Amino acid sequence: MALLVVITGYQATPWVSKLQAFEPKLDIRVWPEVGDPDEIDFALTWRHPMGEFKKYRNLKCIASMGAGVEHILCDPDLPHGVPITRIVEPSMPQSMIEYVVMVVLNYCRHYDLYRKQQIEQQWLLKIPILARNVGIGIMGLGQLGGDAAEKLSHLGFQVAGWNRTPKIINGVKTFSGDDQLNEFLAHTRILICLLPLTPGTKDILNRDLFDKLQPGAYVINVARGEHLVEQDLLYALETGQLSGACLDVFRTEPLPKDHPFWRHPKIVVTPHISSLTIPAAVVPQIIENYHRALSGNPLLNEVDIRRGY
Ligand code: OXD
Repeated sequence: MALLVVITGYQATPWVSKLQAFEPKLDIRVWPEVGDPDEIDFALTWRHPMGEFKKYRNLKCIASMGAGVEHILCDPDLPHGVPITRIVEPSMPQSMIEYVVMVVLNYCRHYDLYRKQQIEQQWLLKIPILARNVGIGIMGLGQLGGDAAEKLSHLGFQVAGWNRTPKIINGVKTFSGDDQLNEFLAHTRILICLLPLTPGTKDILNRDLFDKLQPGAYVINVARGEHLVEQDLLYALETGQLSGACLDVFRTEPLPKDHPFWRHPKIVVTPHISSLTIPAAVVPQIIENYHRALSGNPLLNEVDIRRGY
């Protein structure tokens, strides 16, 4: 009986050490050093190689290391009938909100400019953008988007939110569906994408959408890299329709070394940390699910595969 950690592009060590500390006798294998595939009962994963899980005949659960599971569900060769679980951890939405508020305030207070000026020892003032003068638009009003909208509205920003279905949030002007998207965009100077990734939202951050934002708008993507059409972002930054972007998620992660976003003066890149899973906080729920999977008991946070979450 063994638990397999399958992770590509990130380090497995923090996970393995926390799993071992929590359950010292656990047989942990780290992909690609799998050993006998028939001994693997449980896989803990983030961005596995497609087709990998069908090699494990005795697999009883595939557990995502994060809240999202689309990195698992996009595999066309998933073994049939193996349940999938996700992480539910209360500190993760809070972490996302802190990230979003940090980026919005950095933008309004010209933080990047002052860092640059400090390096050049320049004492030059730029008038801050006051919260009451800024229209923030949040796309996706699920738990994360809804909480972020409320917090930003408490800080005094003019917050609007757009969602597929109508939502009511205190202090936030809400819009829904395709019919109201243009009106929402026209209000928006800082656009925050917190949408789920679905066939309807893939590539939604594109040239056409950027053109409908206020001129010089700023874009924050903390949802998924596939929401953004990368060439369209570069174009909108070049024309000045967008003044900048802060990106925490990318189509390919880690972001390839030669990717133009790394060195772009108007793009801030962070390595998918807006709502990072802290291994120590979530290992207990993973080990609990490991035992439940072995004994055939109902799993915690099992995903409805048809709905995708
Ligand atoms: C997650 C994420 O899904 O960090 O947990 O994106």
